[in-house]
Amino acid sequence: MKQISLKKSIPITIFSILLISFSVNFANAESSPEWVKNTALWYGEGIISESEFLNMVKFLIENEIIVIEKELQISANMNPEILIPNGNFDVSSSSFYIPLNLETVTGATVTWVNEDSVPHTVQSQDESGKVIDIFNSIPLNTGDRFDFTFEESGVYNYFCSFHPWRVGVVTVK
Ligand SMILES: [Cu+2]
Repeated sequence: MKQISLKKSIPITIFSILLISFSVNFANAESSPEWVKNTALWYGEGIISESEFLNMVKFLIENEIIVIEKELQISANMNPEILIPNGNFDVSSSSFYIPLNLETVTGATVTWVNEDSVPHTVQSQDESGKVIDIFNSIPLNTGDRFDFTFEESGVYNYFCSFHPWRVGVVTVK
């Protein structure tokens, strides 16, 4: 019972994909839809086997007669973090922000986390290095966090007002 209903539903599903595909790509379709229709019908009636039917579907996909538009689902991390690592205060250390250039998407809330032993700030700056009023934290003690939600795409530079040699970038796409 289960097998019969499955056998019927597969060609119906595939056939409706074919119809959508042909309506879009009809001008480019080299093969006649008629033989596709017949093959689907014959499969439904049990005249041809499942593997023959699947071979036809495979042929259609491989020859791009059926074009499957895959929806690209990039599950962006909407709450990325930037760590201010231990030793970040030291000009001679390589304790850069992690990551140094965070790439994210609009709507994401970025959190800076101070994991260093001394306070730091996060100050947005313009191209000339001047502090600008986009995101500006108070001094963050060890363990403190600072959030900012990026609503617009762009490249955002920032630095620490206590350690101005520490510069980082948030790129919002
Ligand atoms: Cu600092």
